[in-house]
Amino acid sequence: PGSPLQASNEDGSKLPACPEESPHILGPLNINVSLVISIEEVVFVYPNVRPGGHFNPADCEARQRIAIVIPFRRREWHLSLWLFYMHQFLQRQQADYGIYVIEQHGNATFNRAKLLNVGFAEALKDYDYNCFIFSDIDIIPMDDRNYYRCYNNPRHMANAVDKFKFKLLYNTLFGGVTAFSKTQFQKVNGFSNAFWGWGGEDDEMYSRVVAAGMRVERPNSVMARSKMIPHHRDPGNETNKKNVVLMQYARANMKQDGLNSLQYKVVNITRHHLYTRICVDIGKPE
Ligand code: UD2
Ligand code: MN
Repeated sequence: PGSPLQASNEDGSKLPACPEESPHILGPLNINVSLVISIEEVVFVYPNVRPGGHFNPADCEARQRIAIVIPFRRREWHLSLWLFYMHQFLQRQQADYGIYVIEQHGNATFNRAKLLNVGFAEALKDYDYNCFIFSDIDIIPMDDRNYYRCYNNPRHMANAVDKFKFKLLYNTLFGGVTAFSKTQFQKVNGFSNAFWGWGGEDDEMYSRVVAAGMRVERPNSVMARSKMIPHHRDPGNETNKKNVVLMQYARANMKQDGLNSLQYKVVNITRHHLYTRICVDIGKPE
């Protein structure tokens, strides 16, 4: 039967390909971001997920192998809620997926983009993923016609967030949730590793995409409706003025700042029932 993550019948024979559109889609969803649910309760809801947060449809072979990568530090209450809503969402979309929570070790300034690069590198050690969804822990999509998968161009998935009255704040907004095929992400050399603190890393990535000759696509604004779990700015993730300057040099920096210059130390990897948690030392700003 091959790798345990591969879709196949018990006798090892191949399953038919999943249809382009899943028969399990519901459309608009009711998402309650004030729901209080413990991680133990969420585990109980999903006996069908394999250790480390892997799942693939039982009756068909998915077209893509998707790693969901989440930047993380001290947002445990968001994580339970996100897992509760997202496993059902991804399963209804008949996704073959694994969930990677990349936790920054220590108290140094947060670096969202570098954590996402680590997630890309580490997930590929597990399985032959060909699609990467980079998602904040606090964004929950409100419509499952918004397929979390990869497209012809890098895709901005969360372009209609309730916090911003479901409007795209500006045209080059590229934060929250984005989808890159493995090739697309390699083409831009991943994210910059140099954005410490809040802001700018998403805009810099937008420029990388354009500089690499691709464009950013988006689902329509009805299907892209998403909720952000309300929160304050976290300590250790203050706005960094340096990022505003750095943002302008995407084209020049992308060759030498990104996946090819990524350095980190894995502190530990925990295969939780609902996700894989990779705690990582990514250093601190110079
Ligand atoms: C916006 C963007 C976000 C990012 C950020 C600037 C949207 C919807 N979101 O979000 O993608 O570009 O601006 O950096 O456009 N996190 C932790 N622990 C921390 C700090 C951050 O887990 O201590 C993670 C968590 O996954 C969080 C994400 O980093 O969702 C982004 O941080 P944020 O939610 O504070 O930023 P926000 O909402 O302003
Ligand atoms: Mn947020």
